[in-house]
Amino acid sequence: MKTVRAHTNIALIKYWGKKDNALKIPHNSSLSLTLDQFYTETRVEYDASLTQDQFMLDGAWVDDKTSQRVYWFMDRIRERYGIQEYARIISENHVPKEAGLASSASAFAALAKAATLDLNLDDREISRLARLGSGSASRSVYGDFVRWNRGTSDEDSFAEPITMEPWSDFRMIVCILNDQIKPFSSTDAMNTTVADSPYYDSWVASTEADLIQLEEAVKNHDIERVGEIAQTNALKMHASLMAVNMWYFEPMTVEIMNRVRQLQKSIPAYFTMDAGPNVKIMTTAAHVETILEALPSSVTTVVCKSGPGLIVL
Ligand code: 2P0
Repeated sequence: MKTVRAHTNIALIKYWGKKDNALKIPHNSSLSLTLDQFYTETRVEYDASLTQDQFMLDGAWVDDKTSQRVYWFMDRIRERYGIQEYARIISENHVPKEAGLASSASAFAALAKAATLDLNLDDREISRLARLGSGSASRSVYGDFVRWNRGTSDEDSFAEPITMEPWSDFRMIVCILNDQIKPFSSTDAMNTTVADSPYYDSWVASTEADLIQLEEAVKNHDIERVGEIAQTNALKMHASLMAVNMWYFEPMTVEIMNRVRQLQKSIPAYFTMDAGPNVKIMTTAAHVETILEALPSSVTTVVCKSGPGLIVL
């Protein structure tokens, strides 16, 4: 049985809100960078003698909310490809829990591939499949900068790479603030935003425009333009969420945002935040040391580069 490795990704243009919850068809397209540092490794052993799926995470068999989601996903795969057997799913997360980085992206990308290895599906189909597990997982199939086309149906909502060569100079500094459980899951928060935020329609319209401009800036390796668009897009996402009385920011989140904004006056340094308090700073290699020196000493940092797509080990 082969193991599949998938790396996590961070969106520069955020996915925030679904049109179809069951198929995870988003209202807007999104664009991310796959990171080199954080990944999940998974192998799937189908076994005709099993009477149900079994899920091992980081060396322990688990039977909880996470495993229910994994079993649900395996049912979709069996349905789609006519597979009869249950499976042992063995997974290891190399994403520090305290990093608060979405491991569902790397987890479902690795699982989509590992569960269908014998079928030799192409990456586009793996991306569509991974999307059913978790929207952001559709993007972790590919390396470097990746666009998830929102599409309108299961067939045309998939991710694809937008670059031929990695942007080797680009850096994302992940600032780890704490290991507190987040106050609301991203799935719940985005559903409430879609249902109730007075800003939701503007979010969708302006994000489609942001994505076109950001994609061009990525292709030109224009760090200032990439940073400005990504930072503003993250703030728009959080603004739409704040309008329904939810936020993920903590005092240290805002402290880092302010320090980065100060740095921005002299060097390229831009922030983005997801469904948690941690901040990710976008820059290029030459400015990493200056940024690290400007951050509060209590903050743990991991300097990431562009990472690869799915790897069969
Ligand atoms: C993103 N996030 O684009 C956005 C920005 C969080 C903030 O994708 O409901 O775990 O499983 O499709 O993929 C987190 O949402 O949500 C996410 P589901 P997912 O990275």
